[in-house]
Amino acid sequence: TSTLGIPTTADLRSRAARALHALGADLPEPGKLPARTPITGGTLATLQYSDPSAVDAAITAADNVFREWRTVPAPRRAAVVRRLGELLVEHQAALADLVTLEAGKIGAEARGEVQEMIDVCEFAVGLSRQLYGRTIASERPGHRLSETWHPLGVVGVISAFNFPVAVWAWNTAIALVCGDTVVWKPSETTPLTALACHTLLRRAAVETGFDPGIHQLVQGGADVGRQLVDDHRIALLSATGSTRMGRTVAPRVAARFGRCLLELGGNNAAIVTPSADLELTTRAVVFSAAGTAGQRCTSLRRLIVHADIAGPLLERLDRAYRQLRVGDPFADGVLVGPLINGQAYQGMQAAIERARADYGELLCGGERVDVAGDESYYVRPAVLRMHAQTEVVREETFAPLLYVMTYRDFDLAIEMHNAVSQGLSSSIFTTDQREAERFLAPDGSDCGIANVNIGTSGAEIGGAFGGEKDTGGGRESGSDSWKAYMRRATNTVNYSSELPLAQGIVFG
Ligand code: UN1
Repeated sequence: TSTLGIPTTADLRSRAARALHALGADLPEPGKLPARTPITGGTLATLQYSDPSAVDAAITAADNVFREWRTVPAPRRAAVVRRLGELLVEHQAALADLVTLEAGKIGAEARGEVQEMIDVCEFAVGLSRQLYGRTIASERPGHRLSETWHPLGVVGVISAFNFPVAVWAWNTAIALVCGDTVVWKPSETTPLTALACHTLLRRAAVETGFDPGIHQLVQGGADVGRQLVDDHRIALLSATGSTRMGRTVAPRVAARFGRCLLELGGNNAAIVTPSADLELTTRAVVFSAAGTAGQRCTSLRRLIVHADIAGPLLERLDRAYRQLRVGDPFADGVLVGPLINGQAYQGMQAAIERARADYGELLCGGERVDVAGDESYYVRPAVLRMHAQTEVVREETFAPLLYVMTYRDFDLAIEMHNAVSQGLSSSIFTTDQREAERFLAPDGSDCGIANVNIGTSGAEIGGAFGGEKDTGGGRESGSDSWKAYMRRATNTVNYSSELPLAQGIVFG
């Protein structure tokens, strides 16, 4: 530990080694993929970068194992996921440590992310007995019409740095009970965390008597992802990341008639109306906007406040923001850890400059905090008062940056709310039932997630997660999201000795 109480890269390196060891994954063979920590900016280890032949071999293996795996009854497939859930309970602290080390999340949020994995494993186990098809009334006598859901094939999962484990688990737990095999390309920013998950899942498979080849891990950058995108054996490509990434992925997968499940950018807003409980609103806004250093796809980025309460709300926010401790994400009491890298920091600074050029007023935050030297990037979460929803406000800046605008007319507030290209998460803070219901109505929020009196981030796994417009339209995790991971067959069975044709056609 350095004199300031901040761990050194050497401390963090041994913490990573300890966590990996506890998770049953040894330090990887050195290679050209560095595992960095945003806590100090130092390198924890290096790993092998998957070359094209390794990626091809992973897809081939997943495709081969699929042929067997799809015939295992779903409730039996669930054994692997149940075991994975148990292992996650047992190793929650070690895996959370890796999440903090590689993504910079504070301890409480890192443990919460592993909890999200445990929750989705439980959900998937229950789901394994509920992959229901319908029975449909046939128009013909002596006929039965029904539908069956079958495993789809190999699912390619491309995940982002900010939820390095939960988003993988949403996809993988569901895909596995659905009878699919998985090839995972994690963010190149979180390779050790990925290695740990991969190790746990393969252990779960072996311990339950199944082929560990149901899960394949490939590591590297965009070129590795592109290989999954373009390989016809990847039946479903589930990709989480920027809208820019989605724009290149979607047409390529479509060109080979593959399926895509996209979870792209958000530009999430909350409307605060005059009847809102300001104490509750303040707490929700601070968690959604400053929590995770603003690096959730569900982070709150725009606040649309009624002009009459803007003053008191901003006062409360200012007070709360000044109390936020920024620093080492392992330290007690710290609520805001580092940004992932210098690019994120520069992106935030550029957005603040543009907003000021648009006559925005910086109310608090935005400045860099020297926590652990030049190679790490810590900032104070910022609030900017805007007079209009200018271009920079309509863009997603992946940092703790909250734009505040005011409204007088509720319809115009909803219009402003929806006037961005993204459509992931949204909230209204009100105690007026008419306003709340209107926000959830067809002409209300246009997002995939619309909340009342809770923030935009921190969704439970039981619901379907995803959004509209530039967010990509995919739904993952709970509810009936599983249907994206299976193919539907419509079955008509004739148990009569006649052959009546549909639509009453008489032939011959
Ligand atoms: C993400 O940021 O990619 O709703 C996912 C939330 C979390 C998941 C966020 N349950 O904030």
